Formats: sequence, C-alpha cells, structure tokens
Amino acid sequence: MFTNMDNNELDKYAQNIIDGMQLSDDDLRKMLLINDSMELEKLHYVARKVRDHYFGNKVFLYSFVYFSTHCKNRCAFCYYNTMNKINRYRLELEDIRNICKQLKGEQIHMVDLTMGEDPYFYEEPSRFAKVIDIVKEELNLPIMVSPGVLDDKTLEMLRGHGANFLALYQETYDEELYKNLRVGQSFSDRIHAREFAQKIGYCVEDGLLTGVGNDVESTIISLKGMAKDNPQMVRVMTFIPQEGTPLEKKVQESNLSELKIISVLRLMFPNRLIPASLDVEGIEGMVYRLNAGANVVTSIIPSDSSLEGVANYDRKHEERKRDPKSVVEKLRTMGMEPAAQSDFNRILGVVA
Ligand code: SAM
Ligand code: MD0
Ligand code: SF4
Repeated sequence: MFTNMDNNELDKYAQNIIDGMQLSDDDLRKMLLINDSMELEKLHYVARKVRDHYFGNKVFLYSFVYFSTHCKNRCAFCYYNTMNKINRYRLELEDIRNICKQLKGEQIHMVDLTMGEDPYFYEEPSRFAKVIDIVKEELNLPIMVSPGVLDDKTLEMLRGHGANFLALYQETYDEELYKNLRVGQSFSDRIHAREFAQKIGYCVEDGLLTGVGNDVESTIISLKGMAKDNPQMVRVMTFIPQEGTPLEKKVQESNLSELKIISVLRLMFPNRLIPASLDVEGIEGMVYRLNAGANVVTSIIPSDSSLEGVANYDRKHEERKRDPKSVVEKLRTMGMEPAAQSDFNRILGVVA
C-alpha cells in the first residue's frame, strides 16, 4: 500500500484524508495486513501527519479514578469479572474528595470516573451523582463516566449533574466474538446506551479490544461498526490476560496490531480523540501509541495511589509510574505538550 510511496506521495495521501477521502474495505484490509516494518512506519507517518493537522503537538490527558471494582458481570477478558475471587474496593465519598485534592493543579483535562457494574450504584444511581458532584466541586473539570450500560433515565440524571463524556466500549462488532467476550450482555443495549447518550448531549467513546480472537475481517467489521455512530473518541487496547479469568491462558499478543489499528483509526476518524492508554504498556508504550497517531493519554494515576487501572500491566510492579508529571515530562522529550483546557472544552462543546 505505502511501500513505494515517497514522502511527497505520503503527504498527498494524508492531505486526501484531511480533504475527506474515505477508506474502502480493501484499503482497511491492506493496512491491517501490513507486516513490513518500513511500510508500517509509513502508515504511522501518514497518521501523524493527519493528527498534527488537527491537533499539532498538543495532547489531552485524562486522570483515571476507578472508584469501585465491584461488578455483577462475567466478561471473559476482565480481572473484575464477578466470578474472580479478588479483593475489591468501593471508595467512600471522602476518599474521592481526597483524590481530587491530590489532583488539584495537575495538568489533566478530564477525570474519568470508572466502575464495574456495581449493584451499590446501579440500585441507587443518586450515589453515582454524588461522586460526580464532589469531583465537579473540587476540580471543576470535565467528567467522563465509564459505568457500564446505564438506562436512559440514569444517563439523563448524570448528565444533569454535569457528566460530559460516556465511555462504553463495544470491544467488537463481530457478534459471535462479542458473545464470548461480554458473556450474557446484550450487544444492542450497549449500542443503544451510546446512541442515547449522544442524543442528550454527551460526547461518547467507543473502543475495540485486539489480540482477543479478532482476525483482519473481524477487525474490519468492528472498525466499520464504530464508524456508524461517529463517536467523539475511539480507542483500541491490546488484551492483557488476567489471572482467574476464562481468558487467563490466552497468550498476550504484541502491541503491533494495536499500533497499526491506532493509525487506521486516525485515518478513519481524522479529527477525533484517540487515546494512548497507559494501562497496557505505561509511559514507554505511550510513545509508540502517540507516534502511531493517538492524541490523548489515558489511565493516568497518581504514583502513590493504590487505585486500580483496568488491564493493569503494572499490577505486580514495585513502583507504578503513570502520574501526570511523568507523562508531561515524557511528552516534552517528544516535542509534545498538554493542550489548553479551552481547546478540550471546545471539543466537548462546554462553555468555559
Ligand atoms: N465496567 C465498565 C465497562 O465494562 O464498560 C468500565 C470498566 S473498564 C473501562 C472496561 C474496559 O476496559 C473494557 O470495555 C475493555 O475495553 C477494557 N479492558 C478490560 N479488561 C481488559 C484487559 N484484560 N485487557 C485490555 N483491556 C481490558
Ligand atoms: C484506560 N484504564 O484508559 C483506562 C480505562 C475507561 N474509560 C478507561 C480502560 O486504559
Ligand atoms: Fe465488569 Fe466492566 Fe469488567 Fe465487564 S469489563 S467484568 S462490566 S468491570
């Protein structure tokens, strides 16, 4: 696809994407089948050209607060699967207030409030609204909620408390694969929740897992599935096998396909938010993901915090290094820097 293109032709290809060129299934297939490292680098180059056209060297940073690891679901890929005999926690409101105090003044653009589908909050959603109120009161930053599949009424209520962004990942649009991943969970309800959220003013994030049994054709189905609702943010994460879960024995794939899919996402969603999650390969991995065309850093957690990530590559590490300062330091070595809050608020449509 790109092998015989020189820099001028690669720049032209990037300009065609910026001018609105859409990728065909065959384009996607050719890109996903790229194996040659030189050609892969050219794909990443084109993705960076497109990303830089919209965002320059500016990056958005989200702080990650996993406030409850209780969950009633049995996702085959997830450590917090209800069948897994693990220690779980549910933060008290005071804990959340203290975390916000720790985050005050840090260079973050949004707080991602994540939980398992915890019955404590599902039975009484006003408890979740209280969490949002505290974060708004303490930090007055945009808020992403990553709560699982909430009903319309609850989504409306949380929007009323100031939630700006809904993160709800389909993992795959290949319904056969979906059944084996999100065991017992409705495929269409998950799609409906994002569509309803967009209708009532949320920005939404959709996402894919890779290395979880998705071949090229399955990945194409998922890429096109995500494009249908034109989410404000799209992601891909490499599946990390988790102890005590049905997919525990699955061998973790290299990050190659994640990086390739990030670049393809950039060419499909030129002006959208695409994250480099620290949860898979930390700050070193962030560099590759940004160089593949990502423009957001997520799963940022203060160093001395005992909060969980999700895939948590560093669960067994002595010291976790994914705090805001370390991220910004690394960005600067790449000639990149945090964007202005006003730039992020404009994307959200939030009046400053
Ligand atoms: N309970 C909420 C939900 O399921 O939407 C939020 C929890 S967390 C944000 C869920 C996401 O983390 C999943 O949708 C999946 O994309 C990602 N994830 C979970 N376990 C993972 C793993 N072992 N490896 C990579 N990504 C994982
Ligand atoms: C991340 N651990 O960005 C977080 C999580 C949920 N909205 C995000 C998967 O990797
Ligand atoms: Fe629960 Fe979410 Fe993990 Fe599934 S991915 S088990 S819903 S926390």
